[in-house]
Amino acid sequence: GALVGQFTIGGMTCAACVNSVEGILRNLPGVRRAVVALATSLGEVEYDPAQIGKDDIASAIEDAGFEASFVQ
Ligand code: 9UX
Repeated sequence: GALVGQFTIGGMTCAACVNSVEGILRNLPGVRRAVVALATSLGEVEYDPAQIGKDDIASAIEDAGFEASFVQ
């Protein structure tokens, strides 16, 4: 079944950053749902662990120029 990962995202300074990160996450194969909050720098991703892992998700965020570290 799907898992939910929560992570902090560094480097987001405007609403367009949030849209950018959400778009990146939602385009990843295996990601079913992604929500990012600017005020708290928190993101939540529902994903299929058979298709993608936390490290892959964090790497995709970092490739876009932000910092990502999973909370759980
Ligand atoms: Mo806003 Mo974010 O002008 O990468 S889009 S700072």
